[in-house]
Amino acid sequence: MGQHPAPVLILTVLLGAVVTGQPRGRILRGSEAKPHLRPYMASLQLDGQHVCGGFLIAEQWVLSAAHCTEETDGQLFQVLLGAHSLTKPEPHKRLYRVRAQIPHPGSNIHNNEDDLLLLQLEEKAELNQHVQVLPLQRQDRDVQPDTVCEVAGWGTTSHSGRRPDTLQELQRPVISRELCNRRTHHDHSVTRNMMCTSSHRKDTCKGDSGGPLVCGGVAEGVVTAGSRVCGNQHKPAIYTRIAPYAAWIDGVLASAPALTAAP
Ligand code: 5W5
Repeated sequence: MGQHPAPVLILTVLLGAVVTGQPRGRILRGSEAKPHLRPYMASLQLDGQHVCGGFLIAEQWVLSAAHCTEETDGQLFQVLLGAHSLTKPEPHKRLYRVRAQIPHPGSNIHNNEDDLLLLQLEEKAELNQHVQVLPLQRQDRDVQPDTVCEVAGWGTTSHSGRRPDTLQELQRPVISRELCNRRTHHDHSVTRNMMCTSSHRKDTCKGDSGGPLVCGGVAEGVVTAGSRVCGNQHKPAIYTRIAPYAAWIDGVLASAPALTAAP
């Protein structure tokens, strides 16, 4: 930059705000979801605070990201189902206790590998119009680049950390692993068990982790929970692909003793 970086920067920021009609640095640029049209969405909470997203994959199981447990030191999450607003009373909205939290054994704090978490609810969730299971992709084939998929969450909507009360959603095109892995982007850290979507203008951010990437009505990926910059087009959003983990998921669900439905 020239001799007067500060004035140039200020002008850029002001012009950016005028041109886009948005405060610069607004991350999600998503929109509020229509209430309860994503009845599989879960909010993972600690002490009543939203920490991560997740989604219902069976009556008593929620899938999320292993990194979500990073700062919970052994505490179990509570799982909010049937919600649009985190605070307002809503029909069918209910907080469930968790019986077991099972991170993928390959997950670790240093990278995004095997970043999956299974949560067994204390009881089977009551399925209704606002609480439904999302089907998982079981065929291990890459989603074609440019396919437009959907992601939703209660994660932050600005660089200043603004927390939305209601579920927000975004459409994002898938980008090739090759592009995502460029040295200028994620520099070969994206494995074949991961996929990426464009982070140009619209992006997921802190607190959206654990939510599903839905393509054609099927969960293809889980938003990874390693910390990253949001809304930078050189740092695409990374997801754990679900199909390579179908056997692990099935094994965990089968091994846990079935819960008896409430009489
Ligand atoms: C997370 C988190 C959180 C991430 C939620 C992704 C909050 C990892 C738990 C540990 C404060 C970008 C924290 C407030 C991290 N994690 C969870 C609300 N939750 C990203 N990791 C990303 O509530 O920190 O989110 O891009 F979200 F409402 F603010 O994720 C896609 C920066 C840091």
